[in-house]
Amino acid sequence: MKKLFLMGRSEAGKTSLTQALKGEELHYVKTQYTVTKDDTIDSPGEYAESKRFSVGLACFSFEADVVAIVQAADEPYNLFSPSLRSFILRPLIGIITKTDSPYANVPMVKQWLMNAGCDRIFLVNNVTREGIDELMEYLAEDPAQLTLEQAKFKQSLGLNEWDPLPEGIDYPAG
Ligand SMILES: Nc1nc2c(ncn2[C@@H]2O[C@H](COP(=O)(O)OP(=O)(O)O)[C@@H](O)[C@H]2O)c(=O)[nH]1
Ligand SMILES: [Mg+2]
Repeated sequence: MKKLFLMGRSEAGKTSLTQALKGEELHYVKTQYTVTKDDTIDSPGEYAESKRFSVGLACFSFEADVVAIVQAADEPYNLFSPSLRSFILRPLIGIITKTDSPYANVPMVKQWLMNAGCDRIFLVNNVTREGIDELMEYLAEDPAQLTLEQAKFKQSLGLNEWDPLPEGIDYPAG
């Protein structure tokens, strides 16, 4: 199973998503701090909203196997800059919550997430659990475990650790 790190502005639905992934009833809790031992690492929205604290998000990302930008479908503006994936050494996905909102603008939020460089974008409704199973399926797969030599080989090809090897190319023997 992949350990997931969630970042996004306050009210985006990160804590609700954490509860939906655990199969819990939604209940409001103000996120005051970050705990990295859980399967899902939730973070306070204030980190994403402050220029100084946002650097901390990069540090938390190292504790996870996959990093998610969480944005509600009805968010009026975008906090995440284009190509931000370049400072995250993990696969980056986008999660759009509140797809049920009457003010939802999914194409716009999708565009923001694509600009950030997300590999995949999931649409969820934390209240009805729509889309949660698809996300759980993605997370259920274990991350690839590489030896240092294998990681170095991938790096020499200009690949990320999590990218598949090109067809016909294998790790050198030994
Ligand atoms: N309609 C709807 N409301 C949601 C959804 N996800 C979260 N919420 C509500 O949005 C508010 C903020 O959610 P929360 O998970 O605390 O956001 P966080 O600040 O990112 O952790 C709460 O009142 C949630 O009940 C969703 O998918 N649909
Ligand atoms: Mg929260």
